[in-house]
Amino acid sequence: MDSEPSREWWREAVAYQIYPRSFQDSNGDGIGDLEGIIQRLDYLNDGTRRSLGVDAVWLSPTFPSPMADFGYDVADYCDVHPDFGTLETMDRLIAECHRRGIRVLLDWVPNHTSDRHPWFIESRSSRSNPKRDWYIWRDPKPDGSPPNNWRSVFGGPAWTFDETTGQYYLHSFLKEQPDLNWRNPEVEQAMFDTLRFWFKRGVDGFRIDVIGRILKHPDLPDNPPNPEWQPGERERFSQIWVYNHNFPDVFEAVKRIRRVFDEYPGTVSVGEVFGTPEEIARFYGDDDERGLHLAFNFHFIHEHGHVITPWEAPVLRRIIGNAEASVPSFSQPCFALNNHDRSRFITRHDADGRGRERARAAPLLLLGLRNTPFLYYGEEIGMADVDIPPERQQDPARFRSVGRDPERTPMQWDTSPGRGFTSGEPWLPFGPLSPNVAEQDSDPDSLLNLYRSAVWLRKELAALRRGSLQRLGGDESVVSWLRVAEGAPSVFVAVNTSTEAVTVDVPFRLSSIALCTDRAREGHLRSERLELPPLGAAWVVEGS
Ligand code: TEU
Ligand code: CA
Repeated sequence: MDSEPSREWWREAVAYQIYPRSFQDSNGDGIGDLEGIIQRLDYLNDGTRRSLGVDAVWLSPTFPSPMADFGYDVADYCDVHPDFGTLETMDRLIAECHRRGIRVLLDWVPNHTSDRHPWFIESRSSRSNPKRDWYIWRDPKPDGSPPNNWRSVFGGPAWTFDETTGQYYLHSFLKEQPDLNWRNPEVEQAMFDTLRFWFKRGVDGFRIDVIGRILKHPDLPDNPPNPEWQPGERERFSQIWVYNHNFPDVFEAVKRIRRVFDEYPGTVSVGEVFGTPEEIARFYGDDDERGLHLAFNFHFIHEHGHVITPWEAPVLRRIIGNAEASVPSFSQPCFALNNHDRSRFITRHDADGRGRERARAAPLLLLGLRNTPFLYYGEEIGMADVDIPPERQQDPARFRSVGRDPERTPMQWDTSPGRGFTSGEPWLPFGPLSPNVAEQDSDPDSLLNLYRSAVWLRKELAALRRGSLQRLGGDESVVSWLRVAEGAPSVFVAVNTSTEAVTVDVPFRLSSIALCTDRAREGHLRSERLELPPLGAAWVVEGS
């Protein structure tokens, strides 16, 4: 039953991450909302090539929250934040998505709640409260200092002292985000019930926030210092996360989580995970028992903590090769080039001012791989990081000097004063007038139309949708591979990361260029040699 193709729709899907605050505002308060998303669904998929054609959306958290971390501090897992709408709006959003064949994933935040969640309010009220043990409380050291040396991902100690009861509580992120105690079976069951609540309302799955942190070493020992860390570098890298990140017990917990998903066939779990290719692979479970359906591989964004991955063929080839070699045979990788926590692709690859050219090759790489690709809103029109003046900065987490606001600015729909996003004042400032959807919509050469073509071609070409990945190769300038599915034409994918034109051998006698960053080159290929423009990429289909 489980391997019925329709139940495993996610294997062939292209997903799209919406940051709800920034997609579409429907009531002029400057904050995107669910009603706004409903209004824009035809842009995402109206069943025709005029739309983007995505098969699933993931909404960053939409739950009631004091918004200390913009929704990643959940105060009620089973409701909707009034800024975004109501449960009724969410029901309608789900129905409207399903009507268009779009699956809906919500964002499950199991590691921590908001400090305003009723569970934490109870927990902190007294040492004898029945929910005391739902969070991680410890006595101070004899000198009054925190129980261990763990640092918060957002800086500062991972412990905050609570005067009322004279103990510290653990928070891997902000102090407004206390970590749940997943060693308490009641917590696990309560959290499982929050999944069931949404599955019963028709939700198709969840992206799972920092799943690798839900279980720590039971004794909470000090982490060892990182010998490579230099003072002045980000503090969270000053120690090696041995005891509070990808701790072995996590990989057993994901199997129990999977069983809840299996109660609702056709649902999918996608873990936000960090680590080596082997660590990522472990989240999928094993031959005996499955873990998550998918686990993100962010290595195209960053491989080691904060080091940005360069757009260079040998590096990309290594990342693809490692993912192919490590993901268990029963599933597939899941890549993203952008998300709400990281500087946008164009900005990351713009040191020489040619980020926009590289951004055209990006969809050919991402959608040409064997994986469930996730696009991030605005990526398809080439949105870059936006400079945020100090007085407009919102994000409390200062990863970079300005936090993560630059990659979270409102979707640019048109050139009107509210950019088609709002009739009011947007919660974050807009970027420059261009790029926007309106200017790209009918321009055949636009990035938007390149993305649309890539997504729809992928539906058409079985080799891209579900084929194996073979003959990963190339050289210093080019990364290339072949996608092969039985009974379907093979597809050759080649990405030139150099700023020179290059020529590569195509492994077919007869073929045609189905998609190229230089769209004028699409069509019949007259030889077994393919010329790729500087920083260009192509999909070549076997046959005439
Ligand atoms: O992010 C987790 C997170 O820690 C990374 O984004 C971080 O940059 C990385 O671990 C460093 O290697 C998730 C959400 O995506 C983010 O928006 C939240 O702020 C965070 O969890 C807390 O819920
Ligand atoms: Ca609104």
